[in-house]
Amino acid sequence: MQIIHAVEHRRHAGRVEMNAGRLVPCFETPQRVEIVLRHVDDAKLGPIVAPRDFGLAPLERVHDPLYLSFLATAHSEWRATHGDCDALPFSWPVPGLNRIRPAAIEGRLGYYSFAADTPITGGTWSAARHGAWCALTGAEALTAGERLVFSLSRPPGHHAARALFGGYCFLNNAAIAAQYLRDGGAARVAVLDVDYHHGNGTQEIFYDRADVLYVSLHSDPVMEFPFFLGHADEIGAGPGEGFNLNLPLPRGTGWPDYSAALTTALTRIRDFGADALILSFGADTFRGDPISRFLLDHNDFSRMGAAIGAIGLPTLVVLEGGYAVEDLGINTVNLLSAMQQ
Ligand code: SP5
Ligand code: ZN
Repeated sequence: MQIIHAVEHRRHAGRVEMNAGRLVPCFETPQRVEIVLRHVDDAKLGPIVAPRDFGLAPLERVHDPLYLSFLATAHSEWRATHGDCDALPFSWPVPGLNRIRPAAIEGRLGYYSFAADTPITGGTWSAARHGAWCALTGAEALTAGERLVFSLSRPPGHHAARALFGGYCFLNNAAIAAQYLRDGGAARVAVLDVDYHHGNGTQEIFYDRADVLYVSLHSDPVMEFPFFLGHADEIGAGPGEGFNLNLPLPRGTGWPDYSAALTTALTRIRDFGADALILSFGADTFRGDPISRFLLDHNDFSRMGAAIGAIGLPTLVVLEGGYAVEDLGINTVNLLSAMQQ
């Protein structure tokens, strides 16, 4: 399988995030991708290739152009006043306030975000664009006939909405790839999201559409980030009704219950008749993850890969979360090797 990787991901290296009342070192680090790269290389899963430059047009198919302009200049505007420290939002236009786009960078950080866990640094825009281009390069390879491609996108993407960053995400790599496949002639694309957290961004982007099915297994938002989306009664809207499937699971979920929900998810995807599958793959369902509460073991990622591979669709795997850094490499290789069988 082709593995798409861009060295530019390293340029996004946030120092701190807001967590439990304190600024703590970021969980989402460059080492994550370095470890995965080493493991997929050692396992000889396939050639590692750099992404091609797709420009901004395929990003604008999913994201608001003004949001992209904001991302492009946010840190230089921030640095002009605050020096070279991470930019973090702290005030949001929640219902009851006036959603007017502020001129001040401090205000626009809140206008374009939903969480304080996601710092913007000097290299964030470059890293995020290259991460999206990795996913696009993978999607292009599927169009050319590849059956399985892995995009080592970083920063992750599934929390990023049309005009919102948060949850360590800026550009929705999986959504950008799904839209690219649609624009390239695929009639139906399914996105399966197995990250521990609900992919609120991907859901929002495709919520009123029947051409892209979004199916997610995640920790129930009544107890877990992103809290305000991901409930089972969110089934899609208008023409998209019935094309959004949330399968929230309680904290403490292990393989038996996880696997039952995965069967439900894969049955829905099969019935949908997708031409291609995008797998938003987060390994933060691992039992040793520092911020998550599911109990999957190393071997369960092999089981997950076998089940997903068995539906036989051309598949682009896009990296999302997973913060037990050493184990992330093992879990990713287990998943991909089993998918390849
Ligand atoms: C892509 C992805 O997995 N994003 C997840 C973003 C989660 N950010 C909020 C983290 C809150 C962690 N709180 C639990 C602390 C346990 N020590
Ligand atoms: Zn996650």
